[in-house]
Amino acid sequence: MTKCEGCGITLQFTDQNKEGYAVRKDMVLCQRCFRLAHYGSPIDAFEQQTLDALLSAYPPVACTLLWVVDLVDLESQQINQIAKAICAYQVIVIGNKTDLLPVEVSVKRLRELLSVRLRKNGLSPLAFYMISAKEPESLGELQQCLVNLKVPGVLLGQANAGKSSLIKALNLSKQVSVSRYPGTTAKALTFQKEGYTLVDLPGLKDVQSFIWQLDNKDRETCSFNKPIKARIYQIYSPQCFFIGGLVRLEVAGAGSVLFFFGEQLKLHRTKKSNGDALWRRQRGKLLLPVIKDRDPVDQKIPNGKSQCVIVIKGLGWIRLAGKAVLTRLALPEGIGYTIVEEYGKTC
Ligand SMILES: Nc1nc2c(ncn2[C@@H]2O[C@H](COP(=O)(O)OP(=O)(O)OP(=O)(O)O)[C@@H](O)[C@H]2O)c(=O)[nH]1
Ligand SMILES: [Mg+2]
Repeated sequence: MTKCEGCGITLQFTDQNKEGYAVRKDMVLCQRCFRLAHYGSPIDAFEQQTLDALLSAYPPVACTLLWVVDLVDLESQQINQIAKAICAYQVIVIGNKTDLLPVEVSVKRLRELLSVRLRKNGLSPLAFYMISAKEPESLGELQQCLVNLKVPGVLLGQANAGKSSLIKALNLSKQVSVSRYPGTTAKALTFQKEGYTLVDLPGLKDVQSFIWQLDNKDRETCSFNKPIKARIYQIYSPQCFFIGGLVRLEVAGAGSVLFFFGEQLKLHRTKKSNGDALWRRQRGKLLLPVIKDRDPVDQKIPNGKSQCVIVIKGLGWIRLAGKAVLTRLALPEGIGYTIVEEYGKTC
């Protein structure tokens, strides 16, 4: 049975409504991957597998796990759970998407914070690389390490972390499918080059992340396509902020509020006293996108939180500086958030 070289699904040539359909027997891509590659057509996610199911194919000694971590969506990466689950393996951690990090975030510091968090969860990686799959010049050291691997390297991580992009960036395959839609890779795909072997796995799913809750069009609006630039607001009186129609945030005190979100996602600011009226009148009109039938609900937030970072899974983060204090946070039910001291470090 032949596998699609884009996503790993077994190809079939009989039923175009079923997974793995390819028009002709000489095709190397299923129709889904073909359309994605040639027309950029949006795709639906394959059903996600659990970490246990993925790992059961790889005994701890037979491979090195290459854990790809999306540095701009750290809180969706299930760092603690995955670190605990894979600590019996040989692990190399690859922080990806450094090209997108805003100037305010130091790559070196982020790596230190991540290392501490991994150690706390019992994981001491063999090595740690900070790379961008979009910048070939950042891959030199990692490539050197891969060439020296004695066993296959297995790419593991959340959907959209950039595992397949790394396969492409390392010139292991031209056909492998990459997309902004999560759940692109369906089954394990094996690639070989210069004496080393890499296996690209389907991504893991954090259901609390916005990327799994938005439709394809809104995902595009919310995604990071360029290096992230902070949008900075000075505040002197209680203010209400709307992040599209997805998140409502209220802040009091005097200081600044820095928003780190996709450049297409619109922010709106108003006086706290005008917040309710604007929300009622404009949610779904001016305040877009929204998740249909899921109004944001108030979260129980710690009292008087200032000088902190509020990370919203799959969307971005907000930093409060000076004496700005968080007074209200509303998110659609089921979306996760964390309040941290600095980006990458849980309070
Ligand atoms: N700017 C930037 N974008 C990246 C980088 N790596 C991956 N991407 C983008 O992230 C998105 C997801 O990339 P994929 O390689 O498909 O992610 P994946 O981990 O294979 O995802 P699944 O197959 O769903 O598990 C795509 O839009 C990529 O273009 C990077 O280093 N920098
Ligand atoms: Mg993939």
